[in-house]
Amino acid sequence: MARLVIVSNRVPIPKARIATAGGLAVALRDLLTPGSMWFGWSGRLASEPAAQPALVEARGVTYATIDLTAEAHRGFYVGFANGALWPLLHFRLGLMRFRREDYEGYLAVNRNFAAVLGGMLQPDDTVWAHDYHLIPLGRMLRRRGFGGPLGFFLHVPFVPPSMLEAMPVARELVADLCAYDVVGFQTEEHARDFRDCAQRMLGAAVEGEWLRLNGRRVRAFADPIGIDAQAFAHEAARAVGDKLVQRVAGSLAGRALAVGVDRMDYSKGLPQRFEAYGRLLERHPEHRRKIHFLQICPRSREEVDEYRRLRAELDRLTGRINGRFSEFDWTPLRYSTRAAPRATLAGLFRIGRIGVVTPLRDGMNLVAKEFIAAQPDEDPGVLVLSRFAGAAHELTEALIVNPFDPDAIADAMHQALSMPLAERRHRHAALKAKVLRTTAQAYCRRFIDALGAPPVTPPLSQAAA
Ligand code: GDG
Repeated sequence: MARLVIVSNRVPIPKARIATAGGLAVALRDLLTPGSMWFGWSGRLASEPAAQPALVEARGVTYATIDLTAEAHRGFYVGFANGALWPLLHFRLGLMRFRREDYEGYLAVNRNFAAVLGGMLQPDDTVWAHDYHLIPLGRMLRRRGFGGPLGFFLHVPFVPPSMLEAMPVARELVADLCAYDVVGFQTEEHARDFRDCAQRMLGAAVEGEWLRLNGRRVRAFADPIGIDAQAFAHEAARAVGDKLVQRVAGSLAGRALAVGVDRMDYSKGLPQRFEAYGRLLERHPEHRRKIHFLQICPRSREEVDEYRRLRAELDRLTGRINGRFSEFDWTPLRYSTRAAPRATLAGLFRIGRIGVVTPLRDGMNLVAKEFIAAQPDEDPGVLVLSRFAGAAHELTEALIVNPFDPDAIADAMHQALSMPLAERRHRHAALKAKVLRTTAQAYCRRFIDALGAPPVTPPLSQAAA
């Protein structure tokens, strides 16, 4: 039987009962039907490169993982993927650190993935690789003789040719993406930027969503990711009974809760957001004592210098805002660098009066969709959303802001706090209809259909429901 094989850098094995903070894990959960396989890095470091994967079976799905050596991990993950590609693809050329040896390490890990995975693939498998860690994998699998459908989805943004050209191996990356049969992006803008790069750097002919190159056709299209909105809405309604959520609700003493949840990453616009909150309190003193801002930002990628600097900056800004505006019985900004359980997050999104989602660049941003799904229909809060998140292309009824402008964010927060119930309901109804329509399942089905693979059957839990 034809199998679907998912490949991603990290593999969230269901038995590991830790709070996962990655968007990819959340979106792909629904796709894992019995018979499928998920392959990737175990998250562990070993002294020797892996030749054989460790296998775990759960609900009929095989999770196959390999360890990496510390050196491979440094070049591949810390160096090239997160030190060069991530900043470049988030429009932060000044933060891009390119080193040839890191790129060599990136290729070596992809070669290692292709060798181990190649040994497990059957000819009629369909392979779907995810994200910027695995751009060369498709070409390497082809070179090892795999002939089945090969797809790739980029979760982060893509950049226009003039920016990509700053990357010394831009041409190689674009050519590697063209080795897949289907390449998916979060928005039409990203897909178009990629097609422009293929045209300009490789001389590919562009025909609508298709590229023609060396006698092959590659589809490069937009497939916006979504969430399981129905399930998240139920979880949020249930989670208001969660002890921690109740403690937070009780501590508000009737004040409005503004909530932000982001991995601690410089793409998320956190310093500007904190500054915006300070401006709100400064320019609109009527909101003082009437609002609490809760920012949850689990620490991530602490091996990369830039992330450590960000943390220090946020510590400083929190101290400044609280030092300036706190009163003996009111602390305006609460900020935690620990991950919260998913149910707690859902409950916090439900009691939030404002969802503040202001990344400087973001492929999609699932938090924006989760906030909408979680809100109560009868008395909903307001989403303040960056125009540079992929989600802004769909969620046009949110208050859309330029995240580089703290005053604009402050104005939107003020507007949200003053918005009449009828307008909140009207905006929320439109947003919720969209979030319910553009689900994670719809995203997966579109991609699998594009790959020409058999349609995905519903996961066991839903089939039984
Ligand atoms: C990449 C792209 C794209 C966050 N903190 C906690 C927690 N989370 C969950 C959120 C959400 C997910 O993690 C984060 O998803 P995002 O979409 O916001 O961002 P990235 O991690 O950067 O993901 C992004 C995504 O891939 C999917 O394609 O949207 O643009 O950058 O679900 O709720 N979950 C728990 N505790 C936390 O503290 N349990």
